[in-house]
Amino acid sequence: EEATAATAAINDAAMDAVQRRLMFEDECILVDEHDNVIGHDSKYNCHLMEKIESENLLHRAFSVFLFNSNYELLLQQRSATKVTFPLVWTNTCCSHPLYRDSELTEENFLGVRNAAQRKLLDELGIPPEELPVDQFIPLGRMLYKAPSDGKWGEHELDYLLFIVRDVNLHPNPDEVADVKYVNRDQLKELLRKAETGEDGAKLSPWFRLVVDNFLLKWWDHVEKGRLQEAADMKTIHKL
Ligand code: DMA
Ligand code: MN
Repeated sequence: EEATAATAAINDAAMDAVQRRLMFEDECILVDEHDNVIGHDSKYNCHLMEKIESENLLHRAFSVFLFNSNYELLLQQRSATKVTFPLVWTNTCCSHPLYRDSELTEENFLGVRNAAQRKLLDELGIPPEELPVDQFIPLGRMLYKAPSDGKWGEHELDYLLFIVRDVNLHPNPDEVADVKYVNRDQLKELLRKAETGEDGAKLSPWFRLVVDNFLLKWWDHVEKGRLQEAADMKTIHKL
């Protein structure tokens, strides 16, 4: 027991300083399987696989899918310093609404929309005025669990937010290693490479779940300007 704690402390000391600060500053929202708020805990505790398993910790999250006016999807490669899932390719931006009034508001999904606007500035340097919160269209919610390495992982109730908008990008190297817009064919090519491990391409598990379950159908709605028709915010998809 003591040896485990000591080893954990040594590993934490090697954690990137920016990411360590966020692990303790960010207070995530704990929910039950029906998305009722039941408490809060540090980002650190919420992503420790051992805690997730022993206390069945589930927290609220969001995933943004941003398309430009050519209907290309913006992807990011996570920085090498991310504690969970470093260097994997994933959707535009992901994070957590925090346990604070402005991000707990459930009316019109304003809490997750505010959190999305905050993190798109933090990770990609997109000015908030380019991303009015009412432009984020919540399309669905999914519940999933995914280990990262042995110690860290995710167990989230994830709000899937779509937005079509041309924006200016200034990626933050603490968060993002690379960005690119992809059309459907380019995404298929990336999926193929992830499958074969070509170019070391790796995808995040939650992006994979959205690709496999929703993305192509929803991409049609993006192109037709009919996103709202794809929304189902009643169901919580357990994946
Ligand atoms: C967490 O994303 C949310 C999802 C949907 C995986 P993250 O690890 O990028 O969060 P943060 O940017 O706050 O570290
Ligand atoms: Mn999380």
